[in-house]
Amino acid sequence: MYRLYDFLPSGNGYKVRLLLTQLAIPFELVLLDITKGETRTPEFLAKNANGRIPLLEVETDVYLAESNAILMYLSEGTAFLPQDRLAKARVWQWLFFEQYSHEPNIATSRFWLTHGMGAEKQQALADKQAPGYAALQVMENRLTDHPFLVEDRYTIADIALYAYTHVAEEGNFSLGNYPQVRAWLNRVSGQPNHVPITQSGFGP
Ligand SMILES: N[C@@H](CCC(=O)N[C@@H](CS)C(=O)NCC(=O)O)C(=O)O
Repeated sequence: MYRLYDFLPSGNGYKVRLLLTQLAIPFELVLLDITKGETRTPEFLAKNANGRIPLLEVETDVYLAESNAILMYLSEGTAFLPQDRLAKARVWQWLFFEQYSHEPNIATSRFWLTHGMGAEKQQALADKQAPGYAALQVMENRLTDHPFLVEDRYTIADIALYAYTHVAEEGNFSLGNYPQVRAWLNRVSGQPNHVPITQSGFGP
């Protein structure tokens, strides 16, 4: 059985929990409190030198880190990943977009605002507003004439972008000007076996 090292409020962890649940793959959940440095212990660093969750133990003592790499691994050969070469590359396109243009702005703002931050972060928080909204606009443009991000069907690209978009307001990003994104959020949460972010820890 897969073992997932995770922290329930994490959108990166949620991506993996959601896909495992929708694939009906049972998994063991090991919760670590990142606010207490539990991913920075020698024991955990031996599993993931980058000191971060999510981390999937795919077999005994074999570990895979990076949420989107885990999505790629788990979705191979399933309905959540197109087989067509270009369509598959478009999935990767959205996964890289998520990590470079979306998550560093929206997820980081959310983490700071929900887990506390010092006054020295105020400017950095303000600086994330413009690029975060730019990322939401890229999604809005795509979703104006498409129901999903790739090939007009639900894929891991939608899971990866849903994770932090649906909680963007916790990072002080209003979705008020993004009606297509809001409609897409409803389509994603309406998929079979969808589970909310903090209730998705225990598999099917
Ligand atoms: N690019 C990584 C980011 C992982 C990441 O930032 N994880 C955070 C929680 S969302 C973490 O474990 N932070 C703990 C730490 O840095 O000590 C991914 O997509 O998995």
